[in-house]
Amino acid sequence: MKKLMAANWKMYKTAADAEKTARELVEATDNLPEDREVMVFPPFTAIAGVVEAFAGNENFIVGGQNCYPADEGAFTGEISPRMLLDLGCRSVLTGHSERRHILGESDEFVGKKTAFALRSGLHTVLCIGETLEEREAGALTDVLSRQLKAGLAELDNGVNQEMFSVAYEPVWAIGTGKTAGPPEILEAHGIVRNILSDLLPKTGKNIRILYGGSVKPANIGEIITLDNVEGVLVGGASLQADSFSQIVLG
Ligand code: G2H
Repeated sequence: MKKLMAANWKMYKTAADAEKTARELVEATDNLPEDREVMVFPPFTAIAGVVEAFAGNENFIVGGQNCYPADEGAFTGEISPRMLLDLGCRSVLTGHSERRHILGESDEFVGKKTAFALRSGLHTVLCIGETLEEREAGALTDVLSRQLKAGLAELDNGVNQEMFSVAYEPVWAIGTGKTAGPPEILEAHGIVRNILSDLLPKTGKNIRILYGGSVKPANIGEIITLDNVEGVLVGGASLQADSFSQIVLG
């Protein structure tokens, strides 16, 4: 399975700037190794240009940062998986910690989105992770288990391992400059792998687990080679093609 090198551009970049960065990224990763796949999650307003910039490159995938669990309806400000597919997206993020903590999304709602997105045909990256308080209270396993169970609750028939990934992002390491060190990543990814294998006996062993939280060119080398790390989800350091291309190739 290819390593999934994903960029979350959050609420940054105009459409023109996003397309420019995407074109620079394709150029800078001209010699993309066989075992790497690139995924970029731009803001909705910038998706079309990034799709255009990646046209013809099978290994460059565009995704939405969020979706609503319905095809259409009176849901002001929301976007559906069908609309993302229509724009050329092949993937979507669900449960990013900023949506859980700033927008108040519950585990159950994240589960509904995850199931709906998968059923709609989008590769879905379910994001999970503990806060500092939860970690210090010794609740790491409980939190990851609760979020994964709820995230997968509506999927009666399991998931296609090619179409589903999990991003482990400790909340205390997001955008703070603090990175979980290799021992913490190994421990958490091992826990996620065990829970996935229990919940999904057929595919759990092969589902890609991404690490996210202050990944940068300087630490990609020690992270990407760890057991049970099959990719990364990068925020700040993915905004410039120069920096993200070093991560993609790192
Ligand atoms: C975590 C990550 C990308 P950053 O949110 O999802 O952001 O790399 O800036 O910590």
